[in-house]
Amino acid sequence: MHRILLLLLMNIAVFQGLIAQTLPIDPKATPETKNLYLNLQRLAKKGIMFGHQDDLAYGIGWKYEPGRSDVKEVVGEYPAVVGWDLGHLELKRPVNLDSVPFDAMRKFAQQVYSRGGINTFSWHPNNPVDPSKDTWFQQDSTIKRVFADPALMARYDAWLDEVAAFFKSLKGPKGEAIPVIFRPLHEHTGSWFWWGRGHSTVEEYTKFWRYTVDYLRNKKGVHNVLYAYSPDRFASREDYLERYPGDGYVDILGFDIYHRPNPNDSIDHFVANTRQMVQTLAEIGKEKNKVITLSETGLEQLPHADWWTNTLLPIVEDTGLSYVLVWRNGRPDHFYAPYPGQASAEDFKKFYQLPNVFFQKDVAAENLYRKPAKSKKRSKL
Ligand code: BMA
Repeated sequence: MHRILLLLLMNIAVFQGLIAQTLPIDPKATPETKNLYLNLQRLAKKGIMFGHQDDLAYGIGWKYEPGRSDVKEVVGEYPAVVGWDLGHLELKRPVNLDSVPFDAMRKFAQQVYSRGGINTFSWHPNNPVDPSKDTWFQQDSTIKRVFADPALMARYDAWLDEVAAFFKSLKGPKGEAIPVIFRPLHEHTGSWFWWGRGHSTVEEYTKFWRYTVDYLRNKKGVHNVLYAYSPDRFASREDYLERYPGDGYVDILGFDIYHRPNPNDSIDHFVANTRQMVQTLAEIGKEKNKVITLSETGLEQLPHADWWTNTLLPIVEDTGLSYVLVWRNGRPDHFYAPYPGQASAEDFKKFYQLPNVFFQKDVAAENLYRKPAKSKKRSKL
């Protein structure tokens, strides 16, 4: 009798675990997008995926050479997640703010998808009040002005039209829309972008976020997007959620944080402090049943030879994070992933070999765009 009761309880627990899985906020999300979201939840229980911005486009000492990737040249494999940025798409420019041609970006994104990996997109748009000013132009009240002036709103709508068209143009081999993670209006707990905390009220920011999602999802019928919310550094749960636009507007909870060593911040302190933020994020993610990520991080130029296993790993290990993405290998003085011979390359290989750290082949084996198989235990119910 006891055994039967125990089995029943165990099965209920498993069943609850399964129904705790949530679907994307877009009820019309494509089947592949829904599958990706379910698989992100499933895979996060097993380990963390590694991601790198602009990985296939350029690296240290090379640009646009087919098949190349600094990450691959160090560990023999592409990252599981590749980040791209849509900045200047809104201006109808052929290349983004970091000189990546949008046509090449589309092809790279298709390659990532075909290999079973994930594409995530950030967006550093220019200032909609004065498009000649870049994303860092810190004009107070940009969002307020956009809402107050129909001509400015029409401009922002036209910018979103470009974003929508780009996402819709991402097609897989069978013509299916490629699911992507979109991370707009990021790092808003800082004030270096026009949508930052210092330039908008809570109401303005959250309304602007919801406007953006509703426009893409409802007005433009974009259904291959998961939306990621990612402030920069935050002090507490309340701080993290201060500008949260609502559970119906966010699929993935993330945050961005860079390691910028300085005499007042020891490595141990950076690790402990960031781990604390990850734990707060994990609690919020659990409550809200949302995927969590360390959406941007890195140590510029990687001067610490053991950064991967002694700084990053203790921050992300066993936390339920879905992925961690390091920033771009832009220049010899501005890179975040190692290249062959770089000081941290050997340590990166150790990080790569960890069984709970996933690169491209691991995620390809997980079939992230296919419906997750039903648990055997569930069928016993
Ligand atoms: C920053 C730097 C810049 C770049 C921007 C947007 O962190 O890498 O050089 O233009 O991101 O990608």
